[in-house]
Amino acid sequence: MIAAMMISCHEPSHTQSLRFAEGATAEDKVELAATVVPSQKQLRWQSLELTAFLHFGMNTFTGNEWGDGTDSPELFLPADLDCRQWVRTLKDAGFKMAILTAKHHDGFCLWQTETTEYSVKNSPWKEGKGDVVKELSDACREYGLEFGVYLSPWDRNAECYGDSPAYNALYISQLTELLTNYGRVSEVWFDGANGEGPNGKKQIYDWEKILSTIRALQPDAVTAIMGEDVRWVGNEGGVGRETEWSVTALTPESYERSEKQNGDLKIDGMSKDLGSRELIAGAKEIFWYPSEVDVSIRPGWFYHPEQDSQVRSLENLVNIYYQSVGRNSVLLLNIPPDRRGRIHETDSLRIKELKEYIDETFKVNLLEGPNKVWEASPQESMEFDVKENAVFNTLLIQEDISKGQRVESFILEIQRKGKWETIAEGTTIGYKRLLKFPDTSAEKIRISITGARSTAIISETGLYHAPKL
Ligand code: FUL
Repeated sequence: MIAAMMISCHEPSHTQSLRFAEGATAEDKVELAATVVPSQKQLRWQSLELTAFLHFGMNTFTGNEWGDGTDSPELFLPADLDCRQWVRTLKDAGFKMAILTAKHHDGFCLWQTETTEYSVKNSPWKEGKGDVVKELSDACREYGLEFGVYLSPWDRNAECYGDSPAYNALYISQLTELLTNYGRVSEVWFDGANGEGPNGKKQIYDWEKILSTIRALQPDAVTAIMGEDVRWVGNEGGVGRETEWSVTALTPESYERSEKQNGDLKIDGMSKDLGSRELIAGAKEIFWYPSEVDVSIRPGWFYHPEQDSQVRSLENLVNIYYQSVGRNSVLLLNIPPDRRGRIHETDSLRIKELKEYIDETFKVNLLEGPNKVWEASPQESMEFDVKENAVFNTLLIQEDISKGQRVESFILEIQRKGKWETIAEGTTIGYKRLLKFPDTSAEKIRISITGARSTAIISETGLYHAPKL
């Protein structure tokens, strides 16, 4: 008999998190971990795979990365802002969502807000009548991209920052404007930075109220970094973990109990292990809490002309793709619009090349026959015939995560002249796992599930050839 209790479950059929009953054994806990599944909105978000960050604002014009909130609104003057160009560029490159820094740490608001004077309203751009949030959300709707907002909790301009109730009220008003006046919003992004208020006091955020405002106004939006939907991968270098569990023992930071529970387990969002059997054995609670990899195409998050020659190479971006989408994460790639208010030619060319490379790689599945769903218990395997004369170097494998994340380890073997040999191995699979190895040919391949929590359900298996870079 497994001892468990379900909590924070938004739909009756989903077990997005579990609190273990007192006395649950390590075996009970692992078995239960296999039953934790994403909410509908987490599932949808995960399938987007490639999303874009747009850091744009006062810093674009001052050259800062973190403005201090004192720069004059007069400085905000894009010469030729065109959000349709941003969205077209992103769409052509295969991105499924765009998230705009509606407000960064400097507090400057890119929309017509009633909450502060520090906004586009007091800039010379469009004589104070412009609204970047409106232009971008309209363009996203026109081209069929999802739209998300970054609203920095830290605000270096707001006088009331640090006066917790007053600033919480201001912040919730800003969220309310953004989530009410611009149509559908699919992701709300909070960064982790939390500075000191002007009077030296630390702002205590009312996360419960902030998150319930989002749930009330945009129930389908996921929240990232804070909230229970999407977890920061733990670095800004574009690297997901080799072993990336979406079922974690990490308690989301917005829950008051997180400090105690994560402290007891000695983990935080940057820990290497967030979901192993050993960790879960000591946990009180587990969550479906998948990882998002945020990284910039340039050294800075904002556009700086002197970094025009430092846009990441195609090879670098392909590595990031393999280490994020290919490691059970969503990639959130930052492509910062320039001072004209355009995506720079170099960046736009590079993301187009990335799309062409990904398309070329995954054009033809070199396995014979139709793709089929298969199930395997630990130590069971599945064989596939390889197309004649095929040369391959990439394995794509996916679990049906709507049923949970279960695979702990697997190996890939090839058969040549009747003899089997192992050529690659992996740990977690989750939504998607890509394994890269040297160019190979074979008559057959065999995938063996060497470790799993309950039966593994594999929804996609593919063998591909990634062109040389
Ligand atoms: C961080 C911020 O401090 C950076 O400026 C950037 O916005 C990054 C995505 O999040 O917390």
